[in-house]
Amino acid sequence: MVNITIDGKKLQVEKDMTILEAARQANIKIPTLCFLKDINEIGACRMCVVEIKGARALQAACVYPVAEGLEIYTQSPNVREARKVTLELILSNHDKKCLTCVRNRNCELQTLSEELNINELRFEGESTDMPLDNFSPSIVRDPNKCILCRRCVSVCRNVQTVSVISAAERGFKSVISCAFDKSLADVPCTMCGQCISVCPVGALKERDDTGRVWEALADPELHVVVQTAPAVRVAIGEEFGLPIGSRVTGKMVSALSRLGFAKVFDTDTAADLTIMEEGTELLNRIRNGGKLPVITSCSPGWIKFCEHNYPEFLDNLSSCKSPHEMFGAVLKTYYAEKTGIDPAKIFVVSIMPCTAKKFEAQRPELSAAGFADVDVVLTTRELAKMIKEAGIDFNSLEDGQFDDPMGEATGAGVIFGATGGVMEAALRTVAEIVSGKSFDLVEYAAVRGIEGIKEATIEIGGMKVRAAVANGLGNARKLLDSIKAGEAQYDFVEIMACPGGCVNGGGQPIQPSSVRSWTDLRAERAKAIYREDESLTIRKSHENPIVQEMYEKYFGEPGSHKAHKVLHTHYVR
Ligand code: HC0
Ligand code: SF4
Repeated sequence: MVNITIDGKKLQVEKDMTILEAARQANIKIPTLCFLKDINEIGACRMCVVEIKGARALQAACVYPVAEGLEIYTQSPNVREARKVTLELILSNHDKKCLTCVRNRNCELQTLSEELNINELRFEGESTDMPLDNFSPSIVRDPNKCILCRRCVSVCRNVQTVSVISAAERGFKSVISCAFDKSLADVPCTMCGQCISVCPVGALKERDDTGRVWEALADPELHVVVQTAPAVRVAIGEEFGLPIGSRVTGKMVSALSRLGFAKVFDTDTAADLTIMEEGTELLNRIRNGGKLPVITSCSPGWIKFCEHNYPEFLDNLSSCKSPHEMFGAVLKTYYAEKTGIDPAKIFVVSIMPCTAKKFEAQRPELSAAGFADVDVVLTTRELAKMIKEAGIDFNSLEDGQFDDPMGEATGAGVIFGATGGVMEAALRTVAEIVSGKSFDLVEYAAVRGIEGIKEATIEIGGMKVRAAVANGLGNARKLLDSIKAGEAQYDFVEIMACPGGCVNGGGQPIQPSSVRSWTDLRAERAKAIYREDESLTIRKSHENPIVQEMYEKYFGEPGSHKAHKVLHTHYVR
């Protein structure tokens, strides 16, 4: 411990803290802009400067370590003026179209301008005018709104190890861009959207597809159905001011019915179907000497990363489509047949916590009935925008129920939304298939939690399954490298592109650094996922009656020829 003074307050603090952390602990707020804990701690923007007695210049509190006897001033005239000048200079070259910005009222620059009482701009001058990059199916970049904080660069390079964006040029011409000024559509971007989640302003956002959904809903010729991913229900409440980790499944379903969708379905149902197919694939490969480990294929950011960086593992990937794509395929085949609706008139909307799913939905191979399995993917944020636009008071909605006949899902389907969930759901089912017995539910604690890589050897029915789970592409890279080097051997591997899995997907509600730096969004949202699992009566995929009915009436066995035609896919080398 060391003794320091902040604004005259004597404090004893841990010796490895920064001034920012020490001040926060004492409830003294120092403004920040580029800072994002564990992701971007570079002291670049100078918004967090403080005065230190005896030091020649102001220092950035986010990187300056505490030391015995430090006397720190966070609100001296020098400090206040320096912060204002810095902020006004940023604002002088910022495209200030706040009213029409996707981040209006959820913008760290806007909040800071209010908090620092900026009511005039002293340095208005020349400003840069750069073209929008809107060629990617998932991500839109607006360099005119970029404040060069470098959070996106850090997350892309250090967390995801993709490194497709970086800082270029110098001084007034500085810009964050792709190599040779290419579009994100023309570089190996995985579309994971983690750069959007960390952007403090509106320089990065998802492609807005809400217009296509409004149009479909207004078309009397179309049967417009919607499905929601497991992670959306534990996060969308944040868009309506509810605490992080609120479970709002029923309100979300009601809101979707109010928007006019003919049917509101649960992607979890298809997650159960995925487990049947993937579990069968795993057992076949273990028993018949197939390619191991089987690696899960439900995260499209991970698939794209694998296609670009680890093509040697493409044969390891499960050939299963991701659950929402399976659902789209089932809706345009089995459900169309069952209801007598022309599949060409079925319009499938997926609400996903993910930006890469927009890219996935347009992959030509994902079209079981001859046209796209899923027509439009909206992120959790886009759905919240539609709900607001429709004037629906989300928080006062009664709880609704997913629609029959495809509305039944299990706890196994729900936990897909957290890292380790696909693995756990698969083990719940594979254990019973192998042994031919029904067990009390086992919760596989070893594959839960937010550590980057988790490993477990699980004994099921006399068979040992060596399992590993990686979340975040940087961790996926580490795991694959260790498999490649022969240092580790597994039978079954789950990989999710986003750190923490889908709960922390690039399409989820954005929390500012002041929240995100000190609250673990991944853990809080995952807790809600596991609470939802506990609340459901059926918690094993193979016990889902709708899934059983689909096999009986349509697919035959898991892994059948028909199942392969509708539910499986291939990858691009
Ligand atoms: Fe996920 Fe999914 S669990 S990828 O993490 O597998 O996006 O939430 O919808 O498809 O079910 C995301 C979340 C899904 C899919 C499911 C899987
Ligand atoms: Fe990097 Fe993911 Fe953003 Fe693409 S979407 S630039 S891979 S962080």
